[in-house]
Formats: sequence, structure tokens, C-alpha cells
Amino acid sequence: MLKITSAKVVVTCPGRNFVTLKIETSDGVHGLGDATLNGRELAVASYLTDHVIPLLIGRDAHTIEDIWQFLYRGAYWRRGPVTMAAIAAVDTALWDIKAKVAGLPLYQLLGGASRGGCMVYGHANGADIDKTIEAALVYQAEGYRAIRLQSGVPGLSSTYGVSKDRYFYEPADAALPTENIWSTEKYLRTVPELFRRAREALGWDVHLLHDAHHRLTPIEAARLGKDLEPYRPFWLEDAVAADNQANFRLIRQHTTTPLAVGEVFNSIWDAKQLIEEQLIDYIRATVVHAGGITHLRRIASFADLHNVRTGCHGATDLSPVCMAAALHFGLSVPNFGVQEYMRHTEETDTVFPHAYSFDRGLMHPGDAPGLGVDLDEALAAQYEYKPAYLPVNRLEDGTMWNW
Ligand code: KDG
Ligand code: MG
Repeated sequence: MLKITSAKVVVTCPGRNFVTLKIETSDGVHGLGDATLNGRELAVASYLTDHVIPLLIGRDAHTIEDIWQFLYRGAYWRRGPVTMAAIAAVDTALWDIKAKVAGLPLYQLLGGASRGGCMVYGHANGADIDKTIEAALVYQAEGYRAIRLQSGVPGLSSTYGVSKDRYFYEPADAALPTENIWSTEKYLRTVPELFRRAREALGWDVHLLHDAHHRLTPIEAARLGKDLEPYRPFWLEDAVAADNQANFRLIRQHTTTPLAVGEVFNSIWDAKQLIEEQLIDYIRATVVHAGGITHLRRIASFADLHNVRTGCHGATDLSPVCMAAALHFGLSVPNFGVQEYMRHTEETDTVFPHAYSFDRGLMHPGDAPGLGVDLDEALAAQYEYKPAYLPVNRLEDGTMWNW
């Protein structure tokens, strides 16, 4: 038996907030799990410290599935982002430990590599279409095979996905939520033109993606999907909020533009109808917010039965621990689609030294035993937690809207 002897939560802010669980065992092997929930970080830290860690001490670190079931079924209160991020952190840390004990990179325990690397997409954005295309050309020159395009919208002072910096879009930007103004009409006039111009400038050998960030109604999403068809987007993401999964039926009836959704999903139940009815093409659930590697593999297996591929969320609020886990998962899973890669800042990368790397549009988790990522605790302690919230959205008449 490999006893769990201690566990602790590390909250650090090297440029942005991260919550990391570290589990230690009787053999001296430790494992890490990401538990970051953007804008609600301390809720997960407390859930882990107050309600999970006391239950872990003395258990066998090798019994990953049993511990998962114990934390999921045993809480009585199932699902939800806080619970599932906490379970994910435990699960990820235990997989890290198991792989380190085996002396193998985690992907070997998940069935081995199914491909040479994971195709990733980068974030090209700009205040207007010209600037977005300029940024996309830089990504193309760096070898990216897939690029997400987000452009400012004339008449709106700020738009989701558009940063002041080319690589880092950091939406959790204020101690209290920033209020943005949104107009679907203005947005829908801009995006097809962005894609038309992008195909002209970038050609057809690169995948182009777009995130509508939950802002449309199903019929508006259907129209956008149709308008984008001539430019063959790789996907249209989060066209509508998926609280009501049946919403996607309407979109599906009208467009062949591939659909992606699920970065806010916590469990297989959030995606059941979407997958079963083949209403989507890519599932965006990821390690930290969907119950860890154990549960994400279950979602991917179910998705595989219905020709749905993976497209894990990988924004900067998912820590390098999650990124490493996503790459081991992505390298091994049969129905991998694409992995989002929004680069972390240098500060973040220094606090979390890691073995994963980027080469000509593909990423590889590296061959270090375990996840191949560590936490420099002394350095982490120098970056104190800073309250930071995601913005909120209002329509032009003041009505609250989805951000
Ligand atoms: O925490 C929220 C961000 O990760 C999210 O807004 C980014 O939509 C996003 C994406 O696709 O990366
Ligand atoms: Mg998104």
C-alpha cells in the first residue's frame, strides 16, 4: 500500500491566480493536481482543505478509481464546478503519483501514444480585422496548424477574446467584475468578414476557429454557422450556452459548420444529450473542471461512440499542471481533435517548471515520469493571491447578458 501521508493546497498568483493540490505519500513520491476555478479560486481551496484532505490521509494512493467514487458518491452533493474541480485535483495528483512510481510518463499508463503530438490552436486577436489577421500571420509563421480568430467589433468598446497583447488574453482583469456592453447585431456583421479576409490572407492549409462565448440565441448561431460555411471553419465554439442541451438541435438543423462546446461542463451528464444526439463535433470539457483524468476519459470514450472528438479548454486560467495532464490525455485518447494552447506568462512557467513542449504546431507532454510538471513552492509563496473576476456583459439597453 502506498499511503497518502499528507496533502496541502498552494494558492499562488504568478501573473494570475492558481490553486494547486500537492499530495505526498509514504514512499516520498508526491503528485500535483490543478484546482483552479477562475474567479472562485478560494471556494475550491476551502473545499479541498476543509472537506477533502482530511478524508485522504491514510488511503492507498494507488486506488484512484475508488477514491474518485468515494469523493463523488460519498459527498452526497454531486457535481458542480467547485466539487468537480476539487475531485479533479485529487485525481490528477494520484495519476501523477502512479506514473512516477511506475517510472513512466503518464500517457504510457493511459494506453500509450496514439499520435506523434497533439495539434494545438493559438489565439490570434486584434482590435480590428486587420490587426487580427496580422496576429494570425505571426502564428502561421510560428508553425501553428490551427488558429483561433477573435476581432474587435466596430461600435463595441471591448469584445471577448481581444487582448492588448498578442499572446495573452487575460479576461479576469479586475478586483470587481468589469461591465462590458454587447450587441449581437454588430458582432454578427463582423465575424463573416473576418473569416473571408482570413482565408484570403492565410490560405486554406490552416484550421481557423472562433469562439462566440455563449452570446447567441440558437437561431442567431444557426445564421452565423451558415455565414461561415464558405470559409470552412474548424469549429464554432460556445455558440449558445448549453444549459439546455436541446438548443443545439436548432443550430444543427441549419448549418454544417462544426460545433464545439463544454469548457464549463463538470461531468458527462452536462454533455449526454449533445453527444448522444450528435449535436456537436467537439467536446471542450477538460481535466480540471470535469473531474480529472478519470472522468474526462469516460467522457471521451462516450464521445468516441458518437463521432465526437476532444478539444480541451486550455486558456491561461488552466494551470501548467492541467496543461500537462491534458497533453498526456490528448496524446493517448483515440478521438483526439485539438487542444487549446493559450501560452502562460514567463512568471507562471517559472513557478511550474514543465516537460511539455511545442514544435511546429504540435505539443508533446515529454517523457519525464508522471505528469512532467512541478511546483516551485518557495517561488509560489512570493506571489500572493489577488482577487480577480471575469467581466460581465450587458446589452446596449442595460439588460444582463452572458459574458
Ligand atoms: O475562465 C474563463 C476563460 O478560460 C474563458 O473565457 C476562455 O472561452 C475561453 C476559451 O475558449 O479559452
Ligand atoms: Mg471558450
